[in-house]
Amino acid sequence: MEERFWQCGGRRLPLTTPLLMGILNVTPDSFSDGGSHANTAAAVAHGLRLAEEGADIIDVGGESTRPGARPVPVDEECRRVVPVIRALARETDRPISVDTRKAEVARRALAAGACIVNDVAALAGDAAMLPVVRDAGAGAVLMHMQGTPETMQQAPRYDDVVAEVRGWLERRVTEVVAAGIPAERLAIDPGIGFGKTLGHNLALLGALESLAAIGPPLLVGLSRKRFIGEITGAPVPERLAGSLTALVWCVWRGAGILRVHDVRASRQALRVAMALAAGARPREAPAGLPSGPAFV
Ligand code: HH2
Repeated sequence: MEERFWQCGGRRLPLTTPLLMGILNVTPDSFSDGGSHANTAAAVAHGLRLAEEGADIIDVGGESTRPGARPVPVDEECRRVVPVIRALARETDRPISVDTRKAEVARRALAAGACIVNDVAALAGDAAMLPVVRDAGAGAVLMHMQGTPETMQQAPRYDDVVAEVRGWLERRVTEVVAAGIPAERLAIDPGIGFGKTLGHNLALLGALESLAAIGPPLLVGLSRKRFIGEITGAPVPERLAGSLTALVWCVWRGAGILRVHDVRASRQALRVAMALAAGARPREAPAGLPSGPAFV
């Protein structure tokens, strides 16, 4: 099988096995780890821990996008993330992404050593974002969201959530490529929980192969999210088992990048999932993982 890469700045991230993107929220109010790494030293220490536990990418965010979250001013978001990115870029070789919707935050984060912009607004929320990413040669995550974090969970509506999200991601990739960012720099993401009910999330997770078939690596972020609580009744700190179960499902269905809080446990789940896939392949799975069709 031909080896695939995600091109991010000067780095080529191999997509031979799924990548783990470790979450580092430098915020007081993120839904699961808000306040835990709110100062620079604590955040850097946690980022280094994520690297040591096996994160392939460290995703640094300074603004919560949980439902109902209030926007954070540019300077405050930069104050949170830029020193952390600068220190991590010095102290680890792991690629760093910045989770932001703001061009100025992205620009300063890329200058500080990030090589990926993870934008829940798919480079469309801020008119200056696309040129910043293009001119830096950075990688980018294009995520689907219905509405904005302030309002998205009030009444999400779709006629056919899978067809609409798939069509939207396809169009967005085409637009971004036409605007000068090569496809090999892009990853796509259905945006689990971003303007979606439990039913919408489950329909999208059930149709990951059709999203993976769009082309760019498919990123899924579901770690500790509300839909796991809706299924199980578990509060946020007790959603690890549900998160790992869903992670295994996603890698078997073609996800190439998993955004997770619990890196050590996710690494173990991923190793076992891949070993099981390799064992089953001769009998049941003619296609390769992670980009091929599913076998479960
Ligand atoms: N989810 C969150 C934030 N950023 N980025 C991508 N690409 N995909 C996601 O699913 C995604 C994301 C929300 O999770 P978290 O960062 O843990 O919480 P908060 O937004 O409250 O900081």
